[in-house]
Amino acid sequence: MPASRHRKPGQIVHSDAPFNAEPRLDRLRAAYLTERADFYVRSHGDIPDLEAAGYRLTVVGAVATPLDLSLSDLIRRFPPRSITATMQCAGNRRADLNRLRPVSGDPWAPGAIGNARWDGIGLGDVLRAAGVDESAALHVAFECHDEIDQDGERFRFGASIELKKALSAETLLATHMNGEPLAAEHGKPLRVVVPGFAGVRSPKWLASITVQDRPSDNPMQADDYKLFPPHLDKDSADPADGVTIEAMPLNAAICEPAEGATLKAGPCVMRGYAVACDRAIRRVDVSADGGATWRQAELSSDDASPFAWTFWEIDTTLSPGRHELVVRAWDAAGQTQPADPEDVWNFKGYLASSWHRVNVTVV
Ligand SMILES: Nc1nc2c(c(=O)[nH]1)N[C@H]1C(S)=C(S)[C@@H](COP(=O)(O)O)O[C@H]1N2
Ligand SMILES: [Mo]
Repeated sequence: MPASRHRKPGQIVHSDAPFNAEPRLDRLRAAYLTERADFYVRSHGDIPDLEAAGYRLTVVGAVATPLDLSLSDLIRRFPPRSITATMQCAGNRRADLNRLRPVSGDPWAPGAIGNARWDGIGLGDVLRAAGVDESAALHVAFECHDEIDQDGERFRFGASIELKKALSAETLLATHMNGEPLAAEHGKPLRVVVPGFAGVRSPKWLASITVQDRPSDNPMQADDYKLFPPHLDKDSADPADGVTIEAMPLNAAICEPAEGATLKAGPCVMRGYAVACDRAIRRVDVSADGGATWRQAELSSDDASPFAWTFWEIDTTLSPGRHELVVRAWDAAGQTQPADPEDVWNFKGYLASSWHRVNVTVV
């Protein structure tokens, strides 16, 4: 399918093949549940167009009863489950690290994130039906239908999570996003949704599940999406020594006004999002003077879902001149974000979570 078919008006497209795009931040902040047209797409290979009819999922490996089920078998056999959860790429806000020193990967602004209500069935229900040993230190590996070309290799996308997270009530095999069947670019007809974890652990176009005694050996799991200290680079870093990125750190961004905007002097509403895996956002500080002085924003969130983002908003008054607007959030553990991107720089550009800064000119 031509990638251009997935382009939507107003999107910032980082690449067509593979298709990678994020929304403008004012569009992202326009709805608590992100509309399909404004939901970022991160793909590593092609975007398969699979029909629900004919789709099958297999569950094999360290299970007592291997399964081979159609989509309607899955829906008939397991109780419906749903959750409102934020999906976020580990590379969200990478542009802020790239500005310091070049990093690899697409230079995502703060739009590689979206929030949705996901409906489907529980991954744990399926694994229990397959007779998995719930107390064992096992890993749940996923294989997908899309094919990736990377470093001269061609392989299907795969990743894994620990059995404990796979059995958690929040982890779903989703068929629907915001009440609509999954769109092709988001994993039609079935994807994994692992709330709170980096997007890479939520495989789209799921083909098979293997329960095994070690993490997936797919390059996505074994080599990519690992965090390294700042002195290492592509040639010196050993993937086996990197930290596997799973739970996402506390982060926040200013969505309005936009970077580089020219504004009229006087009242200005600042808006954005904050998120911290499964921890509540307790406070959002906003500065209009580069972090010298701070005020607290109003928060709004879905209290029923700890995995959903919090929206924040504050009325401020800006005088003529140049202003550096800054946001930092605080979570239920009393943690906040590092001030300086230098503190979190890594050559892959993951987990850019320092204070978000937006420069505006007021006339
Ligand atoms: N099969 C498959 N699943 C995948 C990917 C992929 O390329 N192929 N990308 C992952 C990454 S890195 C992210 S951030 C999320 C993005 O989900 P979205 O495109 O629905 O926003 O999907 C994840 N699941
Ligand atoms: Mo990602």
